[in-house]
Amino acid sequence: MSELTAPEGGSGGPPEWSTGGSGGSGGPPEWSPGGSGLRHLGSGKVRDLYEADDDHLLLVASDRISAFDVVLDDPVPGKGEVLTALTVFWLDLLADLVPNHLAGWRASELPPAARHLAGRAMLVRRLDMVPFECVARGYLVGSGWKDYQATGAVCGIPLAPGLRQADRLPEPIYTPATKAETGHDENVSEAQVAETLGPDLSGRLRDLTLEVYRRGAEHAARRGILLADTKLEFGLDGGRVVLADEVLTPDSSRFWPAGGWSPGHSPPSFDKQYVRDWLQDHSWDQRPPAPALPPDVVAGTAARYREAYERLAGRPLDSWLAEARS
Ligand code: Q0N
Repeated sequence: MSELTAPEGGSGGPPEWSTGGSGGSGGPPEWSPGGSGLRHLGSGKVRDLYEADDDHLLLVASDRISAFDVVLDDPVPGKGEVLTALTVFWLDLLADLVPNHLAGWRASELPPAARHLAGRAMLVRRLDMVPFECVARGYLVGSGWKDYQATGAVCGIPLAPGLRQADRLPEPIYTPATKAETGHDENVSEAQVAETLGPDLSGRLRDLTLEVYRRGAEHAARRGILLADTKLEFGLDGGRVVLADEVLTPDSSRFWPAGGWSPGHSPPSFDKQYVRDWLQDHSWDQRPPAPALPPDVVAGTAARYREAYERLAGRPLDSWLAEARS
């Protein structure tokens, strides 16, 4: 678990994995456990991690949002709750396929110092994390599209000629990546994963990743959302492979409105399109800080996140939140 060495020490971790989050203030995260309760282990762009006890961690999803790789100053109210609600929903839907790290999410299941975070917090079992991001792609987009244009392959997987941007692939592909020390993850071949982890574990991660993607994409499509790709994290608990982190959220996956997709174009993002459109119309150079968002863009984005949960889970977010606070 080298990526969990105390970020207070200031060594080793990726730039997006540091104390104090992205605001640069150096203070504690906005949503932190109370009292002298839980040790802050570190923060990503969007989420904060705490130690709950020897065997458990607390993952807290903030309302921070990033666009064009920059965390914006304006939070999107309720976004962290949507990420948490969606992860809890999917982990339950996938429970027969793969065991997961979730140990509690209702207030009554959280450490007392974290009960006020119910709805945006997950208590999880502490695992030995697999040092690769497990990515499945069903559409030709992003770095996959760039790779294909340059090489005719995606991460070394050859594809038919003549494919267009955002084309659906004949079948989903597995494109693992290293958790990069500097900035962006680096794609690796499955053979490279097998060199580190051995062929058995490597193959199991591939099979699980593709099956999680297939099941998620099939469910989402029935609700009018295309799941273009997704990034999963796994850990080991003894010999068991366990699904960890957030799962099939708009932050770990590309969600597209099914009606907005057509090959040859970069499809709109289900959740972030208002933010991207507004930033692009305001000729921002994509270097921080981003301009402040107008309230209607923030409100429209918050509504899209809520809608994503409600369509996928088939349940009002408020009903889930009431359960989480119980
Ligand atoms: C873990 N990350 C990367 C917070 C999450 N169950 C676990 N056991 C041990 N370590 C981790 C988990 C989980 N999940 C996962 N770091 C530690 C994901 N971070 C990104 C930033 O926000």
